Amino acid sequence: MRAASISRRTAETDVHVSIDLDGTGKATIATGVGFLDHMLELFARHGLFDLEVKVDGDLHVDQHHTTEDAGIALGQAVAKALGDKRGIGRYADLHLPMDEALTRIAIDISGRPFLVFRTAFRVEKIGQFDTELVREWFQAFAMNAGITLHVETLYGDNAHHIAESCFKGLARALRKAVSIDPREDGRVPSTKGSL
Ligand SMILES: [Mn+2]
Repeated sequence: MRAASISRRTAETDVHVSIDLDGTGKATIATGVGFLDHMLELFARHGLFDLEVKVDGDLHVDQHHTTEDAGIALGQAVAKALGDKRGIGRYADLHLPMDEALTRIAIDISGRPFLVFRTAFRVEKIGQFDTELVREWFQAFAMNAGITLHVETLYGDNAHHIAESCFKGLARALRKAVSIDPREDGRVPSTKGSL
């Protein structure tokens, strides 16, 4: 079963994440940050991951630690659930439209963490949420999942739509990249023999 749990406690946050990569999109999310909950719920739905995320964070400071640490723990959980990565598709890319916004996502489950993030927001806030935290979450996720991740918003106006196109795009690309390719016949998809 490709599922894993991560518990991570620091002076700033207490995070618990469980993920089943072969789920149905069922999400139980409670980070204390409404917009982040919304993004993680649609990440689960569009990835067809069963996902639980619970964060007790220092929201009296701001939403930074909660957002970043949720990304760290979710990345770690994905890496753990993938295990030795046998049989996976490994690569995926797509364009994800959300009304006027369009984001391109390319992913390589490489074991080499790297993020290219070319997405800009015209406003600093989406409700209570700082738009700069979208990048922080993607950075934390990519580094801890051990994936190469390129995110580029080609155009878009509304910050909520832009953020949603990034999270939905990641979910859809990850869903494809982690899918078992029967032609791989359980092999690790690398000439090196490991990822
Ligand atoms: Mn929305």
